[in-house]
Parts: sequence; structure tokens; C-alpha cells
Amino acid sequence: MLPVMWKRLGVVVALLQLVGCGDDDPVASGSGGVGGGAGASMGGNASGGATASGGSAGSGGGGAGGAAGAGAGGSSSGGAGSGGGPTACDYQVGTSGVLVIEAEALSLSGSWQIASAEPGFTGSGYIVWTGASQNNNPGQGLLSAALQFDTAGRYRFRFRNRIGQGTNTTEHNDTWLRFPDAAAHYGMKLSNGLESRRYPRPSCEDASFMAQLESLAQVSSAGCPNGTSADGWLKVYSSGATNWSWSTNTSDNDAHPLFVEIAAPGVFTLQLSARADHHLLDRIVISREDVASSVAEDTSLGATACP
Ligand SMILES: [Ca+2]
Repeated sequence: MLPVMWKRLGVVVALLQLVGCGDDDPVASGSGGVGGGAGASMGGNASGGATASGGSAGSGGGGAGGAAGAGAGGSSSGGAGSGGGPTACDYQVGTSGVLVIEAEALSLSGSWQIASAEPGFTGSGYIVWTGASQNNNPGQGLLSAALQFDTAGRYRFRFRNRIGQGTNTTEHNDTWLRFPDAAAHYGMKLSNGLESRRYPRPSCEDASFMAQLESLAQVSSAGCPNGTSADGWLKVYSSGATNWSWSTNTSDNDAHPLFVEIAAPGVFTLQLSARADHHLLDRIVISREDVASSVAEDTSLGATACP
């Protein structure tokens, strides 16, 4: 048994190196090593300028199989509350298993602006990041909302978005995302019925955590996303669209849709922050995993604000 385990760990380490916690993430030195037990899926906080080097932040377990605990590590500057999340909610999952937010109704910060020049939006408009791109600096222009979940489970995150400048579909097409107090959030795509998962840094740099995930029967691969990620933030991008689109993925050139695990009913924080300039966000939808895309993407649904 032991030799098998060591072999498996070796494979995981090799895989992580292959996947390359890489290109423009300069430090990322720390080997995940012996993670500190269960705990948050991230250790950082959202207070501006932190650049989230690799190994140091207490990564911890995150929700392997939904079992491990939540508990945000650290306070967040956006009013999200620390140590377990907010109590009052802004939005709730509706009876159809769908939560809807009109982006223009969020409390904006930084250089986010409400606009309505591009036709085809829902609600009263959309938001656009008019500041400088924050390609390696998540947490700027922080947007937060408290979300009520009445049922534990896995939920898909997607936004209705479009590029707001030019016609190059790989520019002006991404925003940062994290769920600081949920059990886990990651990119997940199915391949031959098995899950490939891409966790944010630093969680994905914890080799023992990734090995633990890969030991789950339904998971074939767990690791870091291609491209940038830091402090629990995932880069979320659209591909191939110059019109309004639901395309919502992480991991460059290896599109993984986004999911969040809710271990128990309660209120959890959604955070977005600026990445690409001129990225337009119309609405945000979070839906129970069993809800069909045609239902989640029904633009006639109204926002599901808490009473
Ligand atoms: Ca809208």
C-alpha cells in the first residue's frame, strides 16, 4: 500500500510540474508539502496589493469530496466578513435552483462603471472595468455579494459577458473570481465521464491535497489552471465571442467551467475583481449542478434578491 501511495504522489508531483504552475506567476516556489489539515480553500485576504506568492500561504485542505471545512482565512476588505462568512444575504438560490444577479446592481468599487451602450443586455445595463488591466493583481475593484444557499451541493458559476473593445476574442475577456468562505471552488470539465479539476493557487500547489482529490473515484486529474491564479482567485474568461455570451471558463487553452461546493446550507460570499480592461459583465448566474443550461441561461429570469 505504502509504495503505491508514494508512487501515486510522485505521479502527481510530476503532473503538477507538467501542468506548470507557471508562466507569469513568478514565485510559486514553495512545495505544497504537508498541508495544515483541513481548512479553507485559500488563505489570503482580499485587501489590495497582495501578490500571493506560492508556498507560504496556509493552503490547507479545502473540500476534498465536500468533507473538509470552510472557514475563510483572513479578513476581506470588501465587507465580506471574516471567519465563516456573512449572515445576511443579498441574493438567494430560487426554487428552480438558480440564483441570478444583474451585475449593474452590485455595489461597485474602483473603476467599474455601469454602461448601456452595447445593446442586448438584460436588466438595466451591464458593468465594465474602465481602469488598467490587473493581469497579475487580483483583488482590485472588488465586487462582493452574500449568497444564500438552502441546499448543500455543487453549483455552477457563469456570467453573461462580452469583450468591450475590438474583435480579438482573447483580449478584454476576463475577470477574477473567488468564493472565499465556501468549501471549495475550481474549474471542472468532464473527460470520459471523469472530472478534471483546476483549483486556484495556492491550493493547487499542495501536492498532498491534489493527490487526495485524485484518489476520489470520479476525479481523474487535479492541479493548477494554466495561466495566472493567486490568493484563491481564478481567472475566468470567455472564448470565441464578440457578442454577449455565457462562455465562462478557467485554465488557458484548456477550458474548465467553474463550480463552487457548498458543504452546508448558509450564506457564502461571491467575489469578483477586475482583470481585463473593457470586459463587460451583464449578469451572473449560479445554478445547482443538475439544472440544465437552458434553464440557467434563460434571460427572462429576474434577479433573485433576498427579501
Ligand atoms: Ca444586466
